[in-house]
Amino acid sequence: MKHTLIQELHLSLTNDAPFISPKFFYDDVGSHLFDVITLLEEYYPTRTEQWIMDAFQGAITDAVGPCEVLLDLGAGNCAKASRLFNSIKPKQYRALDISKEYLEAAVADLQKQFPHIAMSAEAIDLSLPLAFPDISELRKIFFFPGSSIGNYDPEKADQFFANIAHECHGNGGLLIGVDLVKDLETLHLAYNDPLGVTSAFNLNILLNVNRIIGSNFNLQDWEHYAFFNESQSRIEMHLRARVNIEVNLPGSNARDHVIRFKVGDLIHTENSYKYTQDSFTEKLRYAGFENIHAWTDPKKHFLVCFANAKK
Ligand code: AVJ
Repeated sequence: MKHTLIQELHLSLTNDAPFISPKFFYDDVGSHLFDVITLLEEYYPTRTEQWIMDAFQGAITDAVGPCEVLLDLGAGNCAKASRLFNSIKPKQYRALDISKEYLEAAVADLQKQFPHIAMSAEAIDLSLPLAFPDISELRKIFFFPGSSIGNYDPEKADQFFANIAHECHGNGGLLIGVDLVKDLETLHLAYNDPLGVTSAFNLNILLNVNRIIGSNFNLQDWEHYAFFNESQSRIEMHLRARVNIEVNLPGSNARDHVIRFKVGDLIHTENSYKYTQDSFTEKLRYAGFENIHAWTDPKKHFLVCFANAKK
C-alpha cells in the first residue's frame, strides 16, 4: 500500500504537468483543516447540503424507500449517514473509506447509539471498481454526499455511476449530493476564504507528501492558487512556486532525484467539478438510473439526488 503510494507520487510529481492527487490532503492535520473549512461562512456546500437533507427529509425518505443495506462511500466520521438512520432505517450499515483505523473508531461509537443496526467498517479505495457480491440480493442504498463526486473527471464519474448502478442489481439506488454552477464570486470565495484555511489545507498536502516520500518541499516557497475554470466547469486548486525551487525526491537507489520548479510554476492539487441540475441528472440517467428525484435550496447552490437503479 505504502509502496504504491510512493510510486504514485513520484510519477505525478515528475509528470510534465506536475500534480498531487487530492486524496493526499487528508492526513490528520488535513482532515481537521477540512472540518474547519466546512464551518466557514464562505464554504456553502456542507451547510447547504445539510439544509436540503433536513428540509426535504420526508420526501427523501419516501423516494429512497426500504433500505436493507446503507453503503456509505467515503464515510469519514459517519456523521452524515448517522443523521439518516432514524428516517431511512437501514437494517445494515457499511461504512467504507480509505483509512480503516479512523473508520473503525467512528463505527464503534455509532454501534453503541444504534445497537439494532448491523454495522461494519471497510477500507476501500474509491478510485477502483467496487463490488459487493455478498449482498447482491438485498436492497442497497449507496450514499455519496458532500460533492465528493466533484473530484472525479466527468468520464470517471460516468464509470463510477455505472459501477454503482450495476452493483444495485436492479434493487436499490444512489443518494448523492453535488455542488452546482453558480455566480463566480460565490464560487471563488468558497475556495479563497479570507481567513486562509483553504490555503493552509492546500499547502498542507506538501507536508503530507514530505512525510510519505521523504521530499523536502518548503511551504514558504509555495502559495495557494484557486480559480473557477469556466470552460471545464471546475474549481482548480494549484500550488504556485513563489521562487525558483529545487526539491529532492529520495529514490530507492540512494541517488536522489531532483525536480526543479521556476517561479510561477504550478502543481495541480484538485479539481472540484460543478454541475447544473440538468447535466447532473442526465449523467445519472446515462449510467443506468431512472426515476430520478432532485432537491435543491432556494438559491440553487447545491443539489441532492436520489436515483433508482433500473430493474
Ligand atoms: C471534499 C472534494 C467536496 O471540492 O469542495 C474544499 C474539497 N477543497 N475546499 C470540494 C475542498 C477545497 C471539497 N470536496
